[in-house]
Amino acid sequence: MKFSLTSLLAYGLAVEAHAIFQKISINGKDQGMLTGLRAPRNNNPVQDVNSQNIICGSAGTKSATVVKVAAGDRIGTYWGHIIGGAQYPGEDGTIASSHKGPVMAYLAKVDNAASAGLNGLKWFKIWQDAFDTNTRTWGVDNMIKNKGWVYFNIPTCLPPGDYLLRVETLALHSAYKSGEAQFYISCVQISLASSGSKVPSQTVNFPGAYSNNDPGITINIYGGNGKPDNNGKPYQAPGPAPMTC
Ligand SMILES: [Cu+2]
Repeated sequence: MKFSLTSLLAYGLAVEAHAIFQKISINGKDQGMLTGLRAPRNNNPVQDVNSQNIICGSAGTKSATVVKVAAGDRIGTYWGHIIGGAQYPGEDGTIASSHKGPVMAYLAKVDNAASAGLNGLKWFKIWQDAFDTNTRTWGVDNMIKNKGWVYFNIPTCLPPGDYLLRVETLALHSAYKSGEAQFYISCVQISLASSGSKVPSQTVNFPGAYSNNDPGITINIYGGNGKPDNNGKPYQAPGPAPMTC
């Protein structure tokens, strides 16, 4: 019963609460809505970690563009309730603040990012903003603070060529029940200019990388005071550790 109010709020605001990752910026330059993206058309979360949709979200928008990025570039990813951002005039336009959880970015090497299929890719994590135990701040809190934008850098040491960039927000407000964690995912088709040669050794498959038994997926994030602060304890995001150069 402890979670009844939270659950009611979470379900009651469900549609307004959800979000779609829908565009990127490169070193501050907005690339335009859906450019290079494979994004779901609706904001329903993926909840089955074993489904195809855990790769890049449910099948949705396509783009012929492969976005050019360079090693070390600062990527911004923009999240809004629906494609276009705000769902109603005057609302926050991002994701509900109830939707606490980490934001994570992965890459997979492909031959041609515009045409690459999603099966059998070897993904490695390049970045995550999970949970800061000192400030009790989640990645989602930082996304909201930045008005829907989440920033990270492309590693400086990767080989050049095409990649798919998979960016994921994991909302944990109902994750105390198995199968109720909410995954929001889109992918971006990129071509990387780099003089690097480090091939990451720790890769995972989607589906397969995640399990409902992962401590970061089925988890009660509400502390004794009812606040979604993981009781101040460290949070272990699912998947491998981010690579280092
Ligand atoms: Cu939601």
